[in-house]
Order: sequence, then C-alpha cells, then structure tokens
Amino acid sequence: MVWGHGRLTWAATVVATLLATTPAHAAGPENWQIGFGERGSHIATLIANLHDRVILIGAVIVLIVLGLLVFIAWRYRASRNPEASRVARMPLLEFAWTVLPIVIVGVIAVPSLAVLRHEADIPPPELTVKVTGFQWFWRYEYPDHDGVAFDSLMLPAEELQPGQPRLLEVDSRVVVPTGQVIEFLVTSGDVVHSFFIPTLGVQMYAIPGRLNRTWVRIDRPGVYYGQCNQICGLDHSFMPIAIEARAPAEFEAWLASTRAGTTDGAGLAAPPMAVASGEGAR
Ligand SMILES: [Cu+2]
Repeated sequence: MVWGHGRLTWAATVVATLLATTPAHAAGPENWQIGFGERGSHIATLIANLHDRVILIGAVIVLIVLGLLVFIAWRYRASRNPEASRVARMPLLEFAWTVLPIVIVGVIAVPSLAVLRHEADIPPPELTVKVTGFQWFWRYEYPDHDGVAFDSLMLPAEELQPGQPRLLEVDSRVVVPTGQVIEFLVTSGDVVHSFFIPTLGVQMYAIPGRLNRTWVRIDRPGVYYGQCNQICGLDHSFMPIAIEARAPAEFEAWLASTRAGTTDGAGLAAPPMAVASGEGAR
C-alpha cells in the first residue's frame, strides 16, 4: 500500500502527539495482566521467551493427552467394545512413555540452563548499588559514589501524584543509568527479604549476614516497579521497589544533586532498628 504525502504527515502528527502526551514511561503490573508484561532488560526477555516456549510445549502435551483420553473413552466404550482386551504388558510402549518425558525435560533444560548462566555470569559492573532490606523499607547505597545513600519508603495513597501507582511508588527511587551493567549487592538488616523487579528479570534474596550479587542492564529510560516477594512480616506488602532508569548524562546530574543533598527525600530516613522495633510502623 502506497501512502500519500498527506496521510504520512497525518500519521507523523499522531505519533508526535502520542509521544508528547505519553507520561514518563512506567513498567509495572497492569489491571487484568496475565503475561509477563514489559521486558525492560535482556535477561527479562530471555526469561519471558523461555517461559513462553515451555508453556507452548506444556500446552501441546496437554492437548495430546486430552485427545487420547477422549478418543479412548469414545472408541472403547462398553457398547462398542464389550469384550475388553486382556493385554497387561507392552514393553515397547512402556519404554517409550518412560523415555519420551526424559527427552522433553532435557529439551527444556538446555535453554533453561543457558538463561541461568546468563544471570550468573556477572559482567564487570559499571555501577554498583548496595541494597539492604529492612522491616519494611529498602536502603540503597552507591559505594562508588561517596555519600549517596538513602532509604526508600512506600508513598502513602494520599501523597500520590497523578500517574503514580498505589502501593508501588516510593519517596526516593533508585536512579540508575541506561545501557550500563548495574550490579546489585543485596543483603538484609533483619529478616529475609527478596529484591524482585519482574519487568527487569531481577530477583535476589536479601539474607542477613550474606551479600548476594545480581545484575541488570536496562535498555531504555523509565520507572520499573517491583516488590519484596519474600514474606517478611506485617508490612511485607508495603515495601515496594521503584527503579528509575535515566540516560547516563541525566544520571550523572542526579548523582551530583543527590551528593549535594538537594534531591527531595535523599538521606537515610530513620535508623533501621527504631523502625524495625516500632509496632506496625508504616
Ligand atoms: Cu521484605
């Protein structure tokens, strides 16, 4: 189809208007979402693709088994097959239904291990962020950048700005650059938490006394939401994660302003133990 000049201009105007009016890109759960949603990193893409392939294999198996069941129930019903077969052993068939599932599991295992390996092979990091889970908030520290450390607490519903998701927005987002290898050092100050950002394909347990490592490279600017996904106490559901990816130059500007203490909400909000021992502090 050949597009006339007028039509092209019209399309360009629509695209430009959409781009101009679209609010800051945000990736998190959506109403009625079934699938993985946005894939904000290469790892997230690998995980989602693997999931889709495994689901496809599972669906084919379910359909074959269901078809066989329906066929047998119809073909060998009592009225049509009054004299039941007395065959009790069929070694070849038994061999096949033992070996075939092993082959299928093997076929799934190969790409699955490849994804695991990609996650575990951490490239030389360009930025390190130390993440500490507390009951019930996250503390972020940038060890390469002196003085950049802050606590990140969930925003109460009454403080939300338009477009900010309830139960996911925080007072201080973790700002990181796009296109760089970001290493997360994950630990905990009290109980086991879990640092989980589904759209980035990141999940790492935060265990007291241990420093776990994981990494991500974020493709494009935006806000990526996550939550603690290890039951960690009363306010487990109220310690969300908001990662804001910015172009490297904007990230540098953020670092400078945060170091100077001019960024809203920067700094350590409260001594963790005081919050941890508070009754239902929220
Ligand atoms: Cu937690």
